[in-house]
Amino acid sequence: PTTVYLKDYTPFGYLVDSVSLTFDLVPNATRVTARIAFRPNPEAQDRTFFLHGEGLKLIGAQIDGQDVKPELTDQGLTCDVPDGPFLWESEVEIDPANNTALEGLYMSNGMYCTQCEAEGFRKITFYPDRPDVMSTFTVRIYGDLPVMLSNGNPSDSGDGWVEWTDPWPKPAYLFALVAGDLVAHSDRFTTASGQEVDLNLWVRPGDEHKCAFGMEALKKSMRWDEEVYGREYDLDVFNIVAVDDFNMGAMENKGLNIFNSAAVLASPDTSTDGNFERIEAIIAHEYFHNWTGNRITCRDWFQLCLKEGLTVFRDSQFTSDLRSAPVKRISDVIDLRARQFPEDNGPLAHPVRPESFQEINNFYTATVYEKGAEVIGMLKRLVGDAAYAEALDLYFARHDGQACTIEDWLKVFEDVTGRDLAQFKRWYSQAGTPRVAVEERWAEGTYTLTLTQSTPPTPDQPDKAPQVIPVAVGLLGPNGDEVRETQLLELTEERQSFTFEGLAAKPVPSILRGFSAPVILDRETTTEERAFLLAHDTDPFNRWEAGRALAQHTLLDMIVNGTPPEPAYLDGIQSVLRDEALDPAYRALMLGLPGQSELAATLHERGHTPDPMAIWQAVETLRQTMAEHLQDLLPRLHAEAQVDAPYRPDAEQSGKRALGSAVLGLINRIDGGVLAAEEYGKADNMTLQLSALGALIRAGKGAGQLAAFYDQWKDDRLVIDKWFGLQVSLAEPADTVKVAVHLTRHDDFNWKNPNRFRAVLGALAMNHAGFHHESGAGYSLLADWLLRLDPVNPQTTARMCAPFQTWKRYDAKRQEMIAEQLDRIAAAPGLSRDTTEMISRIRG
Ligand code: B3K
Ligand code: ZN
Repeated sequence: PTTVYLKDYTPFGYLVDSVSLTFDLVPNATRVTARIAFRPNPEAQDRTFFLHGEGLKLIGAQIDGQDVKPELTDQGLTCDVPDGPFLWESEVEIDPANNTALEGLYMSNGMYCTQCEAEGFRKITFYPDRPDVMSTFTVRIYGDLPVMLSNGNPSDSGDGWVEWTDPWPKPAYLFALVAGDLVAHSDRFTTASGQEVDLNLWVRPGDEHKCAFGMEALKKSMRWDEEVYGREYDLDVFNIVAVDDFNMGAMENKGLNIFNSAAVLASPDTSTDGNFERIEAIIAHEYFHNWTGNRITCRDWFQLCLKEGLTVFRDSQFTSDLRSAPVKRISDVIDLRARQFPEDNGPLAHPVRPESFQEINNFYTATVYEKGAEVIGMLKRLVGDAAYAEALDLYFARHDGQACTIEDWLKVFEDVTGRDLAQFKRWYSQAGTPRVAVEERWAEGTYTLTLTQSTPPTPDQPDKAPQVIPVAVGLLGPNGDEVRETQLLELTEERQSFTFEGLAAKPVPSILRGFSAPVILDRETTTEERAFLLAHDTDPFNRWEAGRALAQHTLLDMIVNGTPPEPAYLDGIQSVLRDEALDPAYRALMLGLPGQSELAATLHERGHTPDPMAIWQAVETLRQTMAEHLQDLLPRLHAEAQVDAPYRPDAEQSGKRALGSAVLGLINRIDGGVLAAEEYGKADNMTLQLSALGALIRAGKGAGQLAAFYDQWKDDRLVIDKWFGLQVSLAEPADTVKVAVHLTRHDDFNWKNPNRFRAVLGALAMNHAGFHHESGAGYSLLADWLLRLDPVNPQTTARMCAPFQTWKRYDAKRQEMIAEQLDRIAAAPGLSRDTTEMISRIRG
């Protein structure tokens, strides 16, 4: 496979003035004609006329009306072209009905739809399929389907055809087409400047009742982007379509967003509070791409974080504004540690802006997205809110309609603030999670913090230079009062000291407030100090973090030394839970424990070999101890968590239900499933139904309810995904593989559907002790299914290789078993480029 390098970027030799496409939709033989007006690009030297094209049957091609015979390869074509402007015309045939990779034009339940990002447009027609080639598109669709959509505004129609025109120049990856038997949930939005926009959420008949929430989320997103970023929508219509077969969450195609139905369809009966919140965030995310991604796009795919990091950052701001900012921050950090830290600290580590790839689809990662968003959060902290706003205004004004780079992005901040961001830029080029060690000194009223940073080597990057790390610090006095408000320390050197003078007594520092930088803080501190912060920290993130650190400390001690659970943790959590002034959602988070995979990572970092079974056992013991310790408090908390009003998926109600669910989990360990059975019986929404069902399964008592649940929901594919996933994720370590195998034999295990595949195999990989069971059966089961899926859908297969990335943490026996599976996959004849790259990077 060939490797593409950032350093090799050159502009395309031609500009595209306009694109006109026609589609004649036939399941096995769709004809696509393209009329493309090219002219030489004055900025480019190389005049090679190369058009990407994969899996296309060329019917004919003309230049300026004359037949031409281009030279074809499996990647595309080259052709001799005139010196000046010319019109390229081609006709190709494609087979959407047999496109199981779900990239390009494919079919899902009888409906045509597309996914072009990153390089799928080349499976539709011959084109310079690169994001820096931007053009306006006119699209005519011929077919006998009731609804036929493309980007932009509807511009014409006739018997059996419709035409769409998108006036905004865009790269081909934002092209979309949808055609099928669909119904719309419609609404309208008036923009700040008075433009009327028709909004439609298109779904399959039968799903109409699952649209209202998504539509509200869309309108909130549109208003928010006007109010907070001054960005208005720019077409007469905004369409969203729900599709069942989709490789990821959703796609921001201009004016025609396409969503995995799991990421947009919602109703209280069938969706959990978590689903609602995620849907709201994804709708916002795709909508926000209209400016950060579409109006201003990426010059090349190495710049992916330019649009993704920024858009994730924007959707996090949106969720924080609509819901609870501390709860959102804590949830984001939990997610970052669970998904991005393993990537950054293992064989798949890559910079936020990677410098090479074989298959770009493998770089839609937590590093590009979530660490990319953290980098923007740091930039905003460093320059301040006002300068951030000014820089963004300048970014939109200066770069509208362009395909940009990280250099362009940083330049607007430099121009607005006068700050040199050369060192800051290392956040984009150096992989790995920096570690910050803390030392403190106290003498005569002066408190000194000395911070030392280091970033471990990552693939291809043995040595790291110091980065600028914004460390938010506050100081608490001995009685718990805050004696120094939050202040931002800028750690720029490898080792640097910061002093605080005029203090009456030695303070307790609260470091990295709000998780002000995506780093690992190395700090040896006492249980007393952690308990003190858990009781008194005024920063909600760090207060939670203190509880988390205590939990981690006690779990590690239990695992390594066989120590009993730490009373200071149990008492500290108890006081927090007693405090009714605290948001129930926040208290629910306080009841959470570090994930088992995260514990394995920490053990490994500290020189121990993690034993998944011992980790599982310690978590079980701690949970049981918590249940017993908090026993008297639990009924009161349970009562506090009850919601009397009709179901609303908002922060207030879902916070109560989150607390209720956490409390039920503990009560369950004492009453053996009695309350859970009662709650299951009266649950009138999916959140309560699923949390009760989960508790019953854990109590070993859920068989009847599991069967009843299936009967109740067998016609709802999204709920049945939950039914599959729950059983695997809650199975005990020794049963996990058995449960998963059993489910893969179920009639409803439609493994070609990515959601269903992930429901079982994704849940297997997430069940730490089950997946890493000493038999190795988890490894071979996952490998079996990856091998089966690869020829059908390389993209989803490659993504699902990630669970193997942590393999070097474990003992020699497990490493050997995983290596065997990795080698077995790598040896498969005809393995896709996607999976080949992932396996070879993981294997190292
Ligand atoms: N931009 C798309 C992701 C495309 C993934 C291609 N493998 C969704 C998003 O980030 O909004
Ligand atoms: Zn995105």
